[in-house]
Amino acid sequence: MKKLLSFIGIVCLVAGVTSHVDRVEGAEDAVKPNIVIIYTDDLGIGDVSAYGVGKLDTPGIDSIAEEGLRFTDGYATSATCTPSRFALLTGQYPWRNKDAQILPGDAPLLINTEQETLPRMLGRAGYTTAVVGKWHLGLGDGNVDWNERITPGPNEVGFDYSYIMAATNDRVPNVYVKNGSVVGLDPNDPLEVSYSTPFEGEPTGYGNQGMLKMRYSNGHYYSINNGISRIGYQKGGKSAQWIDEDMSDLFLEEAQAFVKRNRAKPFFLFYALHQPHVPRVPHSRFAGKSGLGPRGDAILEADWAISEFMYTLDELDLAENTLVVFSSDNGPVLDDGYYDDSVIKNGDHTPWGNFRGGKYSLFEAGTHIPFIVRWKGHVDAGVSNALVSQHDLLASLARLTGQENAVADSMDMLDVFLGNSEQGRDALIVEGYDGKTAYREGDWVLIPPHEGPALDVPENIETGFSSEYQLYNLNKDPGQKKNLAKPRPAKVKAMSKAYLAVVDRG
Ligand code: NG6
Ligand code: CA
Repeated sequence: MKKLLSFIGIVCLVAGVTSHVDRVEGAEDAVKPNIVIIYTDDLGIGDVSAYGVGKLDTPGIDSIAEEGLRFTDGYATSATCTPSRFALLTGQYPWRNKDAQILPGDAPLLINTEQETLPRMLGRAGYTTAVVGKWHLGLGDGNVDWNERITPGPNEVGFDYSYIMAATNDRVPNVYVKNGSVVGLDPNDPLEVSYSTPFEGEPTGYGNQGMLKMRYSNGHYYSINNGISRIGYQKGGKSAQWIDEDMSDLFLEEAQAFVKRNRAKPFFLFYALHQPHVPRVPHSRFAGKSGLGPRGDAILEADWAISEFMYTLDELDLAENTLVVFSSDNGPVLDDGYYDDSVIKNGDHTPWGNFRGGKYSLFEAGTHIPFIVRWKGHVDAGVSNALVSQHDLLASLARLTGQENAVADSMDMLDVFLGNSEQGRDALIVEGYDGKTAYREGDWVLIPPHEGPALDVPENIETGFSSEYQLYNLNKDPGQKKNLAKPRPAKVKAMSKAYLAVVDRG
């Protein structure tokens, strides 16, 4: 009997460890699983094989889907990076902040340091928080000395730990910033950055194509690092300049190390991969492996990193104690400024799935992205057709962890994210290029008339802007081919009114 009891005791102990979920003090039904958001850059819904609408094979991401809840109607708020990330982290519609547009690498911090953020909210719930990877939300006060501590930044908006690239992999400065300091900087070779003035003696891509291992097709003809010309000028800081081929492994190692360091207490990790954003320069282990050129290879590299990261959770026995969200900041693009064979080698792959448009677009493919939630043992595997947006994570995770949410735009979709309800949003505003917005309600999308130049948008992408109203029924016409605005004036009127009510809510 004694033996049996101690056997049961051991079984309970083991079970207790593997399914251990901390409870929040004072909040009866609140739980504190670790939370990880795995966020890719410019990955389309058709790039993930679990969605079954493209030609690539992504076994790593697919296994998250097999063990999780795959959303078919999940959105980033915006069709470009900065506004989507702003919304994910603040819960606010980004077009409410006029500065929330694609930022240069020397832009000041976009998030107000007093503002509510996802990491700040989770910090109040007792989490240790980190961001690893792409930031692109500005740093400092607009006058950064890259050789000093850079502040404010991620650590001033709620992250306890940050290991980031400042902006994008095609923008200077090409350095990593760890908790506000450039990593590997030699004080005798200070780093200077400018988006207006070239530095004397520093070669640029323009006029020096022979120095480049990847040629630019549009923009991207300024300072050269690692044989690739970027947007913006930089000088010095040579020992700190990144090597693109090593970036994925470095971010993975940083993400894994953070999880290992914090395995014993609740943590929140925003793991923001840089793939498949341009320039697409995967490690040689992945070069040529997809048959679709560097874009496909970069996706395979990201998929591998994601599977390694998930393996780390398993290895540490954290799978049942960690809620993982997988998504992308905006839709896909082929040629985004470099000749990298992405167009000619794309074949019949459809990164945009069955949707029209792509990155920058107000049509569906701009914002209708892959979205998966996995929490082993807590969320049943399956598919959800509920309408959800990334900026709902703030309110939803606030309820999960017993915190208040005061951000009106963020809707509590916890029951939907946990698979207990299919009652998603009734309506959502999505943002295309240049702050222009559209209104989704039920199966319908209303794109109000938008004038405006399609500055810097790749030629092969439709922005969705038109001087006429556009109305589409996504259920019958996911490819948005048939504009029903003229035959359905009452619908246009009703939706315009509802759209303006959300916009005006402030
Ligand atoms: C555009 C860049 C594009 C990409 C994008 C930001 C040109 C011609 N195009 O201005 O290459 O960097 O900005 O992408 O320079 S995002 O995913 O970070 O929003
Ligand atoms: Ca992006």
